[in-house]
Order: sequence, then C-alpha cells, then structure tokens
Amino acid sequence: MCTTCGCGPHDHHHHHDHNHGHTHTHDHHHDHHDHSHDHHQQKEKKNSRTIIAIEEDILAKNNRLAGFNRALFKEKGIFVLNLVSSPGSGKTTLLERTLRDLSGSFRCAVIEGDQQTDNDARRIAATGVPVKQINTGAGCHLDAHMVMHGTEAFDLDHLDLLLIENVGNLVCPAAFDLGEHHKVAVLSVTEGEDKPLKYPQMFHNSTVMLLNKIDLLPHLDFDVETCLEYARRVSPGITIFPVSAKTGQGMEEWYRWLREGGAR
Ligand SMILES: Nc1nc2c(ncn2[C@@H]2O[C@H](COP(=O)(O)OP(=O)(O)OP(=O)(O)O)[C@@H](O)[C@H]2O)c(=O)[nH]1
Ligand SMILES: [Mg+2]
Repeated sequence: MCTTCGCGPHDHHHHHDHNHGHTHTHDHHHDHHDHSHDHHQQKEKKNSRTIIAIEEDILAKNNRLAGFNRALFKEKGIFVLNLVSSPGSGKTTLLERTLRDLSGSFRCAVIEGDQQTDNDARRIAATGVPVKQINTGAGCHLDAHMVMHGTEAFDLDHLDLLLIENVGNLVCPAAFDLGEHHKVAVLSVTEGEDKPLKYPQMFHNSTVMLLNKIDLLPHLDFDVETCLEYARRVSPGITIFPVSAKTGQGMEEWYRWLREGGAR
C-alpha cells in the first residue's frame, strides 16, 4: 500500500478509462407516451451528471497527486518538463539530441509515455541517460499517479533535469498536470500551421513551443509566420523556438532557455 496515493502494490499502471462518450440507453420499443419519454430524458440527464462527476473526481485526484510530485521536485531541486504533441512530431528525436548535447552538463533522466512498446525508452537508453518507460495501455495520457511511481526508478538526490515525454495526443495530456514546471508543446511543420487554433488548450497550457522539422520547410507550403501568430493568439506569452532535431538548427536557443529556465 502506497502511503501517498493509497494504491496497492499491483495498481501502479491502472488505467483511467475516463469516459468521454455518451451512455445511450435506447430501448427500441418507441413508446409514444410522454411519461416514458420524460423518464428516458431524466435517465439521460442523470447519466451525464454521473459522467461529469466522475471526470471531476479524476481530475481532482490527479491535481492532488500532481501537488505531491511538485513538492517532491522542489525539495530535490529537479527541473521538470512535460513534452506534449501529436504522434510523430519528433519528441523522442528532440530528446535524443538534447541529451547527447546536454547530459554532460546536467544530470538528466527521462520518463517515456506510450500506449505500447518500449521503443522510445530504448532510443533514450542508447544516449546513456536513465529512462523509465510507462505503457498506458488504453490510456491516452500520462497522469500524476503514473509519474509519481515512474520517478521511483531514479536517484532523485542526484538529478537536475527530468524530461517527461507524454503520449502522442494533442488533446487529453493538456488536462493532466503531472507536477511539471512547464509543458513544452512540440509542433512539426508537416502538421499544418492551424494546429494551435484547433487544439488551443494544449498550446495555451504550454510555456514553450518547439516548432520542429524546419529542415523540411523548402518542401512544404507551411507558413511559419502564420503559425507563430496562431500560437501567440491562443497563448500570448508562449516562447517559440523553430528547430530541427535532425540537423540541429535552432537547438542552441532551446538549450539556452533550458539553462536559464532552471536546469542547473
Ligand atoms: N526531417 C525531420 N524529421 C524528423 C525531425 N525530428 C524527427 N523527425 C522524424 O520524425 C519521425 C518521428 O519522430 P519521433 O521522434 O519518433 O516522434 P515522436 O513525437 O517521439 O513520436 P511518438 O512518440 O510516436 O509520438 C521519425 O522518423 C524522425 O526521424 C526533424 O527535425 N526533421
Ligand atoms: Mg516518441
């Protein structure tokens, strides 16, 4: 039994099947009596209230555990970033290059979140940096509980920078505080410049946006200025670094932010 979160020894990766759907309980015998219709509507109302209550409960529990994580990171002096993006924007490639360039200066560790496989953890391990893979199964995001137990893999007394790669998904990870200092949104130029407007919560909640794969710009119609304007529209203070994780272009600016941002 974990004294902080109350979970049992085999409960570390339980999945929060938070139900975004609707529970339709149609019986197909269309009854034309108003009574039955009212009853059906009341039932639907009650179901949707239950779903909202469950979601609020999940987020409240998550926020409480994120608070524990934040306090732990503060106590240990660890700077923590949560990388969020759609699948394939280049999070792992960015991490690989960042770690190869900076792990001589900072003591780093990585938590990798994916539904399945340890592919990304193996890529990070090849850089020599300690890494913990978390598989969320059906889950579409990391939560504070998973991260709390994920950090047990590391010697927190000897760590400066913890980088968390979230599950590739531009929606749900925006709602789940992990106790990080900042969310870092990665957007690659192949995804289209309108993504900040279409998924505003993710960009609004992020301190930094890494605009990745700029080496591909000559082959695309992507309008960088329009994209930056959209990002600033939903997140006025956002810091943006156009980068290429492949060629290394623009990475120095990102490293400067990391150094100044708190990774000592
Ligand atoms: N041209 C180019 N390709 C890149 C760049 N960064 C990443 N890629 C490629 O994009 C693909 C996806 O990169 P990953 O780093 O695996 O992306 P990810 O965001 O970690 O993906 P998930 O973990 O599956 O969400 C790979 O084929 C990378 O080689 C870049 O800056 N330029
Ligand atoms: Mg990855």
